[in-house]
Amino acid sequence: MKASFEKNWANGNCGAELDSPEVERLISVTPSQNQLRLASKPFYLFVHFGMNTATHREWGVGTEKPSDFKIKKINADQWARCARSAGATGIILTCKHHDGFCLWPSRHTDFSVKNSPFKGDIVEQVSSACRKAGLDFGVYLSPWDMHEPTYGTDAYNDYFCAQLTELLTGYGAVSEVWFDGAKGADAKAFEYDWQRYYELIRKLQPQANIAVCGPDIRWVGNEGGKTRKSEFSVVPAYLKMAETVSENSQHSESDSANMKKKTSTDEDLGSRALLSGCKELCWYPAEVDVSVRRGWFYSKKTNLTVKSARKLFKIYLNSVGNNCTLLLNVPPNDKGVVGFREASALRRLGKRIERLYANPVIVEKFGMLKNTDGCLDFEFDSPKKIKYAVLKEDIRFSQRVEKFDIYLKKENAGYSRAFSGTVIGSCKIAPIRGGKCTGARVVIRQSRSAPVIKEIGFYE
Ligand code: FUL
Repeated sequence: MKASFEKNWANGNCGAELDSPEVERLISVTPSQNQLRLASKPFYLFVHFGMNTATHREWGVGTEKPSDFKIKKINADQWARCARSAGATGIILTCKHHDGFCLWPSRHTDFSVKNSPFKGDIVEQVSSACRKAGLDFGVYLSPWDMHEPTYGTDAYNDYFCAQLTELLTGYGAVSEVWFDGAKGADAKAFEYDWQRYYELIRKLQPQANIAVCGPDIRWVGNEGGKTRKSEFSVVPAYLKMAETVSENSQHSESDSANMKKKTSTDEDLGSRALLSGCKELCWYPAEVDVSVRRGWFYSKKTNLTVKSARKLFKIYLNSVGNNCTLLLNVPPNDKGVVGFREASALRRLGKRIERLYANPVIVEKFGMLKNTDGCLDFEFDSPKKIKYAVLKEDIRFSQRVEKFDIYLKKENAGYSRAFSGTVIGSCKIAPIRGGKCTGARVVIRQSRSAPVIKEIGFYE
């Protein structure tokens, strides 16, 4: 196909307004300091571990006894090593899942490790293993609690805040607080006091991002690692409402399979056409939570479902490489360690990620593009076979790019198109197929005002 470079953002912008009060409104939506930090650390491990690990279930029932938690020790340093080997920069631990069993000796309930054969404090062990390994530490605290007798009354909000306070004051810095929207269909109707929870977190750990049923990190909408073609970070503010998230979440144990099949609800969350009808907008980047095996907790039965490094890498490209963050669940087993299948898949995933960036051909920093910039040209010093192009916008200036093309310059021939994309955002990884080339050209076709490009790199 003949390459056409005439119509770019500086010359036509595909017919979309380049500068107008509406464009100004869209690009005035930018990330908070916490969200900026998150974008620079886009890959964490999720660790589902707790009563369900001991009883071999996915969802508990709430009538378990602390003595049912028969696990006597864990090797948190090994969990941290696994995270590091995969290239993850943090761990989020399920401190309390829906069954209500607490992995720390909470002063507000007897239903915790303190009355179990374990006797120690799992939250303490995991948070200090993270600190030692230079990993961030985050907490998952299930709002829905099947065990706690006050659940369904106002007193539960006090209970929940008391538990949050313990977690946010006793274990050092917490980088993310993860609120699950899941709730059994037959659970008592109850209004969580979300605003109170958020205020408490902002007070006790101001640097923590609040995810999913929270204002800082958007749930991508499924548990199968799928993302939208265009994952916008500037979206309507109503998506932040915890109630909306809850409606689309899991309502029964067997829902789990559906959550994987589900596509991310509503394909378009951030086009100009959609946003023009929304008064209030927000910066709300998506997080992809997906499990390394079938189900969120360890079970012998699912040992053969552990995903290969190849599959995990695809998920990585599709999430981190598609303007999302990745939260990959790796559940330790009932011996308190991450099994060899997962450990080896994670190591290999880490190698694949390293390989992606190992051979840069050219990496250039830009800034705000000028009208005269037109196309961005890259000359290689010898013919190269490019495998990936990595593009990053400077998201301090919002997300602006809506369409772009990448062309490869063939020796003694013209340009041929190798990739067409939409959103770039904090990171777009474009897999490139094609033979050897002597250079490349990036054309921003459509943008909200002038694009602000942080970096574009080509890798062999
Ligand atoms: C779901 C929960 O019901 C699962 O057990 C798991 O914790 C997952 C991350 O969220 O909604």
